[in-house]
Amino acid sequence: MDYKGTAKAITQLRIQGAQSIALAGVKSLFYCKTLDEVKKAVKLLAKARPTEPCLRNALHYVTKGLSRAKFKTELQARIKWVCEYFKDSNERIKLYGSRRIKPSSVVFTHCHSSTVTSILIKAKQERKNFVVHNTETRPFFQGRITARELARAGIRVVHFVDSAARLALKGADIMLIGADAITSEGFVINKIGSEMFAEIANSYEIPVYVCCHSWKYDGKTQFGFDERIEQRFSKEVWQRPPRGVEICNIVFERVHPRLISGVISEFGITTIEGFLEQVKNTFPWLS
Ligand code: RUB
Repeated sequence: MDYKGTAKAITQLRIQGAQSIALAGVKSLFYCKTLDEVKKAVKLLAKARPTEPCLRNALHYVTKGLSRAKFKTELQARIKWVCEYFKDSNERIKLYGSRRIKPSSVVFTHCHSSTVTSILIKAKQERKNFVVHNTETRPFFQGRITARELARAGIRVVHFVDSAARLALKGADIMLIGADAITSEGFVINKIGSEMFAEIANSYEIPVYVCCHSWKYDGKTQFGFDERIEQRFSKEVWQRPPRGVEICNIVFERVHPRLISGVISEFGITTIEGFLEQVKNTFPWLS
């Protein structure tokens, strides 16, 4: 798909999840015919979902300092590198994460994170019989994508409405969520509800793991810029609300680092501080 179609699909949530957005964004640059078109595409794509540093980092990596003469070959080589890095990171994350899933454990997850589902599918392939409790994730029901994907892989899924999350968490052994962004102070930005559910998990002493690779890090936060929180159209919540009713459709929230037991990334399972340290050492340009 070209960059205009991709930007539209990202805005309309037909492409969702931080990693899929980033990959679709960079791959769409393949179709650009000139360097100027690439620059235009980057601007449009970065705005399609302004709260996605993974997309911005990937776009920055593939386009920074491209030479006019050889832009096409350079761009293609970089896109290939990004796809391979993401693939390799995901393999590692699946390996480390699946080791945390014990046979007969109950795993809680919220929304749809391809990183989380790939860990769970790997654990299932290792013949572990566990149950996943997941929440529907209003207003866009990304929890159904998770439930469908896991059920297709033969995993037992119990699906809850969002407000039943306390029930879903009671008796869970581990909570896994994805991340859209990680700030320099270790705050994790993920789907609305994530912090509330992490608080509940903490109250039951259930460990909370964030599953993501390093390109979710937003280096701009180190220089005082706030990570933006996406607010979407009110109609996504209620098509025709009565006069006088205001709709709040904030779709992400910050999860405080004190609520997070660890990060499962390509660097292994670390504390949030350990993750930030590794990001800075491995990809100084991200910070
Ligand atoms: C998806 C969401 C996911 C992260 C991580 O929200 O919050 O947890 O994006 O996903 P939305 P991944 O559906 O609004 O994009 O692990 O696939 O990168």
